[in-house]
Amino acid sequence: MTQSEADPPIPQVPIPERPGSGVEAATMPDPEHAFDDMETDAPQVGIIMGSTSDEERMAAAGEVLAEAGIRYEVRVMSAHRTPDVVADYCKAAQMRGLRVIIAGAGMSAALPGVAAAHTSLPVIGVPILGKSLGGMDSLFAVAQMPPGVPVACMAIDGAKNAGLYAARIIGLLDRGPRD
Ligand code: AIR
Repeated sequence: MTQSEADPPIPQVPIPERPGSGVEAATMPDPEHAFDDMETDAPQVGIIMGSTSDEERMAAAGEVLAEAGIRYEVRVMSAHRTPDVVADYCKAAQMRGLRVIIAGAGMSAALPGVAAAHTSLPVIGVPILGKSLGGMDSLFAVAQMPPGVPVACMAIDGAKNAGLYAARIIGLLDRGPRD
C-alpha cells in the first residue's frame, strides 16, 4: 500500500497573503492583549519589593487590595541583587494577567523604574524608609524618573495609597471608558 492510499488528504488552510489583512487581524490578536478579556482567577496586581526587610512596610498595599476584593501576589526581587528576576517578572506580567505593578524599595530604590522599563503596565512606586537620609534617597530614586519611563510615586512608606491607587486603576478598567 502506498502512502497516498493509506492516509486521507490533509485539508489545506488558506494563509492570508497580505500581512495586516482583515483575515489576519481577526485570527491573530496582538499577543500582549490576547487574554485581556478572559475571566481567570489570576492575580491582577503584582506587589514586588526589593527585600524581605520591606515586607512590613509594604503590607498595607495588600491589605487594601484584599479589602477591595482584588487578587494580588507578593514577590521579593531586587533591581540590583537579582536584576534578571525583575526583568523576567515584568516582561511576563501582562501576559500573566497582571494589570498593575506596585513596586517598593528602600535606599537606592531602582526597582519601580526598572519595572517600568520592562513592562507597559502602570507601575506604582513606593519609596521605603531606610536607616539613613530619612527616606529621601528612595523618594528621589522613585520620583526622579527620566522622560519615557513613567512611575507613579507615592509618599515615603505610602504602601496604603499604592494599594488604593491600584484599586482605582482596576476599577476604571472593569467599568470601561463610558461608565
Ligand atoms: N534594595 C534592595 N536591592 C536594591 C535596593 N535598593 C533595598 C531594599 C531594602 C534595602 O535595600 O528594598 O529597602 C535594604 O535591603 P536589605 O535586604 O539589606 O534589608
